[in-house]
Amino acid sequence: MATDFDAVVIGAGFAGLYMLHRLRLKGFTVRVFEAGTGVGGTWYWNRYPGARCDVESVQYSYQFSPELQQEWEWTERYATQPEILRYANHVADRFDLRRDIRFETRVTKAMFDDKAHAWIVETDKGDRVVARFVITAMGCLSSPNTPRIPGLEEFAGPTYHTGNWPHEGVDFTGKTVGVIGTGSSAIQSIPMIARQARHVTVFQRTANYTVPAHNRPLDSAYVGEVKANYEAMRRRAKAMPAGIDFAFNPASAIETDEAERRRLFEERWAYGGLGFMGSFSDLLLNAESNRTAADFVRAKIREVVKDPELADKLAPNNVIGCKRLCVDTGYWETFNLPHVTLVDVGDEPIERITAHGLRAKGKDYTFDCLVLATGFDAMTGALLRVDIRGRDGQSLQDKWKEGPKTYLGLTMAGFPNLFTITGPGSPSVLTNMLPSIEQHVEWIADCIEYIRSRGATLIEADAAAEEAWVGHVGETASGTLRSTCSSWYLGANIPGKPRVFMPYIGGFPAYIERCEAVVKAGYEGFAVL
Ligand code: N01
Repeated sequence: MATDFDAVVIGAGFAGLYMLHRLRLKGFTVRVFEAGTGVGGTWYWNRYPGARCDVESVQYSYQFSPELQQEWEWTERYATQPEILRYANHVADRFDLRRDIRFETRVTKAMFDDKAHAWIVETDKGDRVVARFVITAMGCLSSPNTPRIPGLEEFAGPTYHTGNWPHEGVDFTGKTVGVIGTGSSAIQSIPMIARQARHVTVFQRTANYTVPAHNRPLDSAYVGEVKANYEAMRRRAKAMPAGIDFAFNPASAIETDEAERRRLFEERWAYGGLGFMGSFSDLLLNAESNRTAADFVRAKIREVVKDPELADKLAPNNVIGCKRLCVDTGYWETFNLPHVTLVDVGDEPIERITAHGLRAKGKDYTFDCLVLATGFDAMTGALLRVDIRGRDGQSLQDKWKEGPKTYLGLTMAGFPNLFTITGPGSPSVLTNMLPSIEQHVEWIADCIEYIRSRGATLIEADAAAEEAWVGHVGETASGTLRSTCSSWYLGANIPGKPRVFMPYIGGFPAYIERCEAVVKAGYEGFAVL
């Protein structure tokens, strides 16, 4: 069977764009399929008010091109969704990527042909192309979760999901709005929605921790300084578990005296952002240490929220950092506004959606518009939505029925010549996604080049290597407090999804080292034919 392309890439977000560019540089032919009308992935779909990245813009950016890095000007400490989308479009234009991307085309099926050592890929537009390799670049948080609350289809007003927001925006002026969810998307959007709406009712199932962003415009002196020292910053970031350059205090919270501990928490709080979790090294390892940070944040909530009963409801009681920490601008303050109401639905699920609102705990709430800030079927949802069939027609759904199994989060036994960028079993969502994406893209491109250089046509993970990696990922996760709550990392937000801690928690440096060692040992754990 002749191939149409060396590789098919699914998705034109940051992962797909760079994968296309990198493979092209090595002389491979590539076709990218993208469901949206434009590039940008998560930043194309998540257009809700207040959407921003919670990793600082100068770090949440590509580093593969020093020229790109020097020419692009970030304007705020945390870039807004429109700015990041402009950046993605700039990259697509600058590297002339669009000509190999088919937009508004969703891949529906990919089947491995055992004899041809190639994948047959089908789309909803009727394409059927043959490629030696398939690389999924579909994002970790790209399959929106619409909860199965009875009556959802009966709601008479408009319903919006934060993960699939209308391109033209939504004007909530004079409207009453119900918001379900209090995760990152809700925490960013609620203050913005409250600026316009006549009334906002927030339905909270689990109170969440958030730290202030202290966002600010970037001045040219700071940007100049970063640009002059970009390489060193990227190097420092790569040596950090999360792939983000921030100061990490090696001390233990519980072994530090109370006054000093408080001083350090205050310092990080005043600085703002995710670096709060770097106040001490054992916040996610020792429950007592974690409690010191959690108590600190709970006290902050009580300082801000004027009504003590409301403050109690907003104060989370799980481990801080177990669910993904949020970064906000004015979230707690919003609940002091007279037109914002919190309804706790933690002890009893929402009964049903009605034509004009919803019913919870025996009480009816009415609103004109419903916002579902209910998150995603994370890490596996997008992959399982495609009918992917490996050797002997085995489906990915079948392979992953007890949870995702991968070798290095990059490949799978039984699915030769298929690569997943930031797949389950890789550090992905526990890191700054951009450097993680770049590391995967470069590893995959080098691997494909290696296969070509050997005159081979197939690479496949060994079942034993995969099993050992899955075991290592699980063991590493069980040693931290991260697996102690019902988070999307564990698949706990999706009814019926197997409870498996999906990302690799061993840290970015250890992961890079492992990937490099595998290559050095001649692609250890792989069969190459
Ligand atoms: O989704 P989430 P998200 N009834 O899953 C609630 C990234 N991100 O879109 O916690 C009632 O965190 C659910 O309740 P519970 C970031 O990695 C980044 O906000 O499951 N409530 C929860 O409160 C983030 O972690 C950025 O009990 C229901 C909420 O909906 C990830 O994306 C910005 C419910 C979902 O929260 C996902 O964030 C945005 C039901 N039936 C997102 N079902 C930045 O970079 C769900 N919920 C800043």
